[in-house]
Amino acid sequence: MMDPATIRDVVLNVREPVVLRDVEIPWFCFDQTLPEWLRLLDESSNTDGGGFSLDCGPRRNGRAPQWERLRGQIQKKMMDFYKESTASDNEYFREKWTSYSYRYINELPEECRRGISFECFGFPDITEDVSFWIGSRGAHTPCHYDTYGCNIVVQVHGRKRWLLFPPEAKLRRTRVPYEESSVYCEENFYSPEAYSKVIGVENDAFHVVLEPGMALIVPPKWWHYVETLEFSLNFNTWIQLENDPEEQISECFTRLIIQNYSEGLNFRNLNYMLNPNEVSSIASTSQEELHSTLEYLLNQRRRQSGKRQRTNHSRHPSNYMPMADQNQLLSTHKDHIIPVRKLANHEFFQLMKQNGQRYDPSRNRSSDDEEDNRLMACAINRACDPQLIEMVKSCVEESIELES
Ligand SMILES: O=C(O)CCC(=O)C(=O)O
Repeated sequence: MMDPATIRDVVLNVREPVVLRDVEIPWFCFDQTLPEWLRLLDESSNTDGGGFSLDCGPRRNGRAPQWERLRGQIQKKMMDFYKESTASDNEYFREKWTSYSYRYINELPEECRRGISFECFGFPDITEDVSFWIGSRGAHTPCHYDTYGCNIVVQVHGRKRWLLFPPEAKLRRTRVPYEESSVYCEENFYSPEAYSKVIGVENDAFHVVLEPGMALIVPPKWWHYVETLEFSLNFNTWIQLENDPEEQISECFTRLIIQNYSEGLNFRNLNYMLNPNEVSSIASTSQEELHSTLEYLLNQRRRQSGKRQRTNHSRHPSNYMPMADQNQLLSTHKDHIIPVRKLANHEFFQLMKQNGQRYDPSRNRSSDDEEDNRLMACAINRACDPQLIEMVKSCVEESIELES
């Protein structure tokens, strides 16, 4: 058994994803069956009898990833969602997957979140900044990486497939759809049209199926494609790292570009460009507000760099262990820390072949629409290129330094 301080060292130092087994996680949801937990959620939530607004998408899909803007919504109670989606003869769920994902636990009634804290992982302060994800078989999130933090994912019920790639993997990065702090790629791992569309990353694919009780550690900026294999409930938190403010500044410059582009765009193009959760925030934020945020972040960083020794307790240093110590740690606890396995080429292509059976050309969108927007996406991606953003960032910083 590993103590929380050791787990914390693992979380903050591993450079490749690992799974932790046998962590004693004293969360009430582990003592309940999934139907019991879902029933509590129905009974204690204030949904006026109408249930929850769930996202849904088709089981068969065209060549582009199933972006969030293409999802539909249905209203259901959780128990109905569970019963119907796990029944083999349900017409609706034969055609669709459904999820209630990326929700904050402050939305959960006390009974459903009792005991949830990341103390057992060495982070006792993390009790609120936690998300939960519920999904039926086939629910998935297109491949992306998170710009901040490192991720601890706890699987509570059901099973989920995680396909991970290192930050340097040759995936085609795109900021369309734009979502603050998520960078998507154009590869479609849910229903790839052909092998040729995913060639280039076959030597870099790491794969694990998370089962109840397992915790996955995703190091910073690792790409991940996640798919539910069996009705699932999991929680996660992103551990804030010391380098996050730097990333926040870059994200703020990116947002300025996106904000500029969005002005004057018609509704259709705006919906193409932005993830649904960004539409209202982009519309309601002015350039002035963004500039003040940027100014605040730059000033904050300047102040922090003058006082390096005063640590900010909510952000954690990472990679502080020498490699030899890290290897020693992993080998001492090899029964509890399992490195996520890298797939052999043939295994990766086998998985793509299997997923490719969901490819349905009749679901490709009209080529005019694609053509129109491709130009916009291409321009945005050029303007938001990370190297360009870094250049702009340092030029702005230099000018500010000169002025002060
Ligand atoms: O579980 C999912 O569908 C996606 C999870 C994810 O992207 C994350 O935890 O960073």
